[in-house]
Amino acid sequence: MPTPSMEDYLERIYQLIESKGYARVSDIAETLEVHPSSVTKMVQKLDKQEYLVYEKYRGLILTAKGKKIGKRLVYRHELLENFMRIIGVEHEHIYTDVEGIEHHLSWDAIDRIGDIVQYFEEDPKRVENLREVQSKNEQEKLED
Ligand SMILES: [Mn+2]
Repeated sequence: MPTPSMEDYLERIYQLIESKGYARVSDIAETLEVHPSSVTKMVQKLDKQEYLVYEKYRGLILTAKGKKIGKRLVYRHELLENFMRIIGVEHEHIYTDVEGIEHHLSWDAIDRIGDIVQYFEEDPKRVENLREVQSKNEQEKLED
């Protein structure tokens, strides 16, 4: 299993390749806000563990294994953002909250959260009901 930091890289590399068709060390460094030398080190590690193939002057490509996990990691991030939105977390907290928890949940928990997201998406009334509970709680807080 990749470490949390490896997961961040694989997630970002998969996204870059999806959107631009390639992932350069400089792009990875910029979007992850790390030094390019850290990217090179990590990319070499990911190469050694067969998530990708890295050639200094040619760039990198994900292996089948790297693609598969990259896709799952991007899915996990997006699912958790959806989940946060549905349960009413304020927009400005969502990204950092997801970054904070995504590496620490089991895939079992991710699948169960997927069920919840589906439950709410299948019937907008359910989201409305949740909002009613939330505004009641908000009201009680104000009265305390
Ligand atoms: Mn993420």
